[in-house]
Amino acid sequence: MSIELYKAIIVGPPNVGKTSLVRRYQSDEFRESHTATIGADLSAATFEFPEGRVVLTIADIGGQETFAGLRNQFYQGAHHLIMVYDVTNRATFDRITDLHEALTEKICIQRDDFLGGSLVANKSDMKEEAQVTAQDGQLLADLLTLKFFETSAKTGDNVSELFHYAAAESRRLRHSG
Ligand SMILES: Nc1nc2c(ncn2[C@@H]2O[C@H](COP(=O)(O)OP(=O)(O)OP(=O)(O)O)[C@@H](O)[C@H]2O)c(=O)[nH]1
Ligand SMILES: [Mg+2]
Repeated sequence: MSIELYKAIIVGPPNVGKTSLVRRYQSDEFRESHTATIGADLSAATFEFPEGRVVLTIADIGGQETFAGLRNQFYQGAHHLIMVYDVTNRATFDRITDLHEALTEKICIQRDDFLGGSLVANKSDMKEEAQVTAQDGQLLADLLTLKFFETSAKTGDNVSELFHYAAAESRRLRHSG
């Protein structure tokens, strides 16, 4: 049986729930408090496919501007991009396009194949406070050729689907060329 190794990076403005999504997936936990990620946290997850095993390294990259210098090294060699915004904070959604442009420049410069990814509308459990509609999210995802997910790290909604897609899509793109 084959084992393939891929790397996903999870990026977005501060406080949108990147670490919370990873924590929900990895240990099925949720914390109400926010501790800013310094630089990046690395973890790995294993997925079984009929064709073999995929090990996905997940680089959870801190969103604070202060850490900009530290971040670049974590983008290297990524196969998959997970871009997160907070549905209750319109400003985080508005930053996605610029961030996407900056990142694809940095990552794709070292590779000629297509970089797969997803756009994640997190905190979907807070519907009453939403400032971004699902339609707007889906439109932006289409524009950037990303798959759209509405997630909640708090309830766990769509979280395993998100990481499963990252593994499956990394594998698919590698084998489609
Ligand atoms: N209601 C709700 N709160 C969430 C959700 N995800 C995260 N939070 C809260 O949002 C805050 C920020 O979560 P983090 O996961 O630390 O955010 P982050 O994107 O990793 O932030 P940086 O590391 O600073 O870039 C915390 O107080 C979490 O409890 C969610 O799906 N629903
Ligand atoms: Mg974090």
